[in-house]
Amino acid sequence: MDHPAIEVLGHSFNNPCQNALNRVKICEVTGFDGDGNADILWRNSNGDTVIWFIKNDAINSSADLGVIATTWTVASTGDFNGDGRRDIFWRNSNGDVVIWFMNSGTIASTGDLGVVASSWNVAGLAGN
Ligand SMILES: [Ca+2]
Ligand SMILES: [Ca+2]
Repeated sequence: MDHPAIEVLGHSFNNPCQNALNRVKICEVTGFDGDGNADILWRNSNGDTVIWFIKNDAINSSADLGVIATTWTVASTGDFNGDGRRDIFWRNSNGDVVIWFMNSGTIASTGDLGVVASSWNVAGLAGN
């Protein structure tokens, strides 16, 4: 599901995070599909990981991302590549940290950020 094009100062942008005339940054992140409605990321105790795409007061659709080993936990979510869709920031008990760049219910690409000692905890995210 694509987000609608946005028009600013007579220019139309299909990507809501595009920089309009280098002055205005429009970036509305409201879920994994960027449709303006927040979504819910579920994790089962068996590792199964599912997104519910919410519209108004109902589940519009869902996506099962599969069973991810329980050594992995979702450390956070955020739009790490600025495409207007929220991504998933995973952390493994062995210290490995990985981002899944999401395109709605599919993993568009992944990024392995390496290993971070378990003595470090995510204190917050800046941006979206
Ligand atoms: Ca959504
Ligand atoms: Ca993103």
